[in-house]
Amino acid sequence: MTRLAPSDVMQLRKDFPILDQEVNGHPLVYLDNAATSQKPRAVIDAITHHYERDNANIHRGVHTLAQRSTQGYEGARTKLARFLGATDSREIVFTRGTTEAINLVASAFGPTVLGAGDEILVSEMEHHSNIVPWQLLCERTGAKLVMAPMDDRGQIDMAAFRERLSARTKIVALVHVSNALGTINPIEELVELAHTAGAHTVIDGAQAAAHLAIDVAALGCDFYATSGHKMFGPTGIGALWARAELLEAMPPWQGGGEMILTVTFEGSEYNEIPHKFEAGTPNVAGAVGLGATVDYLETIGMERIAAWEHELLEHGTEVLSTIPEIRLIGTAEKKAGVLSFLVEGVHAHDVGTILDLEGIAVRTGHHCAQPVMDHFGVAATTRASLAFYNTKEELDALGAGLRKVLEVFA
Ligand code: 7TS
Repeated sequence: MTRLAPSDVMQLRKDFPILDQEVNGHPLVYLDNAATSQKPRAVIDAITHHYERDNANIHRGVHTLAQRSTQGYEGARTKLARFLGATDSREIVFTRGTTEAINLVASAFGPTVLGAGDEILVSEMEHHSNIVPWQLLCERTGAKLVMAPMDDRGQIDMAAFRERLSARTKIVALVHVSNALGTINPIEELVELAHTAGAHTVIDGAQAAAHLAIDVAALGCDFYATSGHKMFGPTGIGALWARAELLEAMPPWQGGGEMILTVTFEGSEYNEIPHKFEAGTPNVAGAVGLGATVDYLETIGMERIAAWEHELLEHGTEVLSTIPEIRLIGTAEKKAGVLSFLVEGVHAHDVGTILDLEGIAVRTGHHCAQPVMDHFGVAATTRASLAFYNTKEELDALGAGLRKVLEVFA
């Protein structure tokens, strides 16, 4: 498989202005990509260009700027559809991000397929945004949230998953790549099991789309949620992909401008998909930036990105394994670039603070996945999360930083 070579990575890093700076007197080592990733010049320029040349409200104007703005927004939809393996761009609904996409499904689609006594199945490794919207839906409908446990490596227990699926299960909601553990779940297999049981499937792709080639057709799922800001795009924009027939059948979620065809005081006729789900003026500049992100990633190639990140992950895992006081949390067979760990005798927040003094940005805490922390009996971990612009030297710097942490606390 082709992968990015270290020299390619050094070249690509130049596309990211933010990476070229010192923090606390050290070159910045940015290892917090699971929280948000950095933006290439092409994305920043696309947003600037939009505001400097094209800005207007979309869809309802005949003037030239309105048309350019609409083209930018709708062009981004087409690009994202292609990027996710969707054949029909009407299947992309722009949202604020993954959280809003999942809430949209829970609020608009949920009540159409389940009621009291029905079940929603999620895994133990979900981010809170793939738990809480379902809990709210359970409160509304009388349905029950069921959890499929994971093993101590951080992999879904397939036997337990099969066992907890039943005729009562109407929705199965699963994370593609865990933000707290890095586990890559076998989505195709899980989706097939869920569909055989008669459930609909919702996949949280927040941590997947920047690191793996996504093909919703191959995954076979019904809904796929993602965030632009984790894939080198702007904050405040993301998307829900859903099968066209499901979107057609779903009632709207929010009401307002754009989502209607006609309004009278007797009632309103809703717009076609996807506009039915995009009430109000959307984040046009964000969508334009996201479109530029897709162009950028396609130029590099997701397979090459995934292969390089795998090599980085192996190197990082080796670096951490040379420090006896470190315990890695999340050792699944199939993993993306997330290194979550404990440092014996040192609180995660202290680890993060000392690393910051070395210019190294990592995240500490529960990573909005408290059930994962509960599983491992810890309150918090330190997490280094990778992107394709990271280097092996940066992981060596992390190792050196952690040795400093241990010296301080010796
Ligand atoms: N799902 C997963 C798996 C995530 O990692 C996150 C954000 C979300 C959903 C929510 O995405 P949003 O864009 O709607 O906020 N994860 C993290 C993280 O790991 N650190 O900060 C945010």
